[in-house]
Amino acid sequence: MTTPLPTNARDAARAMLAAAHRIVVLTGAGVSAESGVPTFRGPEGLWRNFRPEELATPDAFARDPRLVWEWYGWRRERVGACRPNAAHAALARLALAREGVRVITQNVDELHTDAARAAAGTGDASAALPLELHGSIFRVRCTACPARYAHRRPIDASSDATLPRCDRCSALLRPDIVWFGEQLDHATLNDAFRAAERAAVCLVVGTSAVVHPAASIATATLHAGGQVIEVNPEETPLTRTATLSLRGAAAEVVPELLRTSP
Ligand code: BV8
Ligand code: ZN
Repeated sequence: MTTPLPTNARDAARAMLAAAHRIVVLTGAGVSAESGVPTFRGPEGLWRNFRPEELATPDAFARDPRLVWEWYGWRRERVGACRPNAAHAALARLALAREGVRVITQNVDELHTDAARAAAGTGDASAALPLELHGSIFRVRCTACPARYAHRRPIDASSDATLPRCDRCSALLRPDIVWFGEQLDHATLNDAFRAAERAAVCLVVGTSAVVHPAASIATATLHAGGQVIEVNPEETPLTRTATLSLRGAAAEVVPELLRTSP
């Protein structure tokens, strides 16, 4: 078990990141915790009131689309009121300022995207836009045709008739989110693992590292000879294999690790 390293571990992590020619950042719900987005497995976690199998699965949606849309409608409202925090902002600045930085997220809250656009101002934000492994709560896809588009309208799950329907074919829409038991988009996943294998450092921020295949991304960097830096107030299954595991909150630690000034 890795005991929390002294603060000079942060200096070591800063030096590793400063020297890395390629960096992959993998984030989970913890990077958005200080923005007010509830995590999945924390004390006030999203799964507390429901079990994942009840809601974030295709079977749950087939069985009770109103319940699933009610949960996503509530989450969308919660997330819609949240803003990127200092960790999202620091990561966006890093990705815009340096070549070879890829942000990969398990989150569906679009806060990395918001931070990228804020950091880019009138410039091009694309270098800082995240690979969204699990989709977005602000996007929908049709259950019957290939339509997939941004969707921020409030959800009325009070009856089947008021559930969101496709602008193109009027079939029922679903959140454009990867549910348990569903495959992730192959191209996105391949991009993520290729970036991880080529990275000198994988910076893992705010994930319990229990959901696969996302949790294996950091291991891909290690196996390819890279280093892994973990930022999390708690230990995770990744802690014992990480090169450095820093105990702390994302919005406090990440900006410090990426600070370029002395
Ligand atoms: C697939 C979208 C294969 C939903 C999500 C047994 C049964 C069934 C399935 C499986 C099984 N065993 C393995 C599986 C596969 C399953 C899986 O991994 N299950 C786990 C639970 C065991 N995976 C899948 O089903 C994936 N698909 O495998 O398909 C397949 C193959 C062939 C054919 C068909 C299929 C799909 C997984 C995607 C599921 N969708 N999200 C939604 O959001 O509504 S996953 C969900 O969990 C979220 O996206 C979230 O990102 C993800 C991981 O959670 P975390 O982000 O890590 O969040 P968590 O709350 O857990 O942790 C927060 C961390 O932050 C904590 O460590 C905490 O300490 C830390 N923290 C707190 N505050 C802070 C902080 N850190 C920093 N700063 C802070 N301030
Ligand atoms: Zn349609």
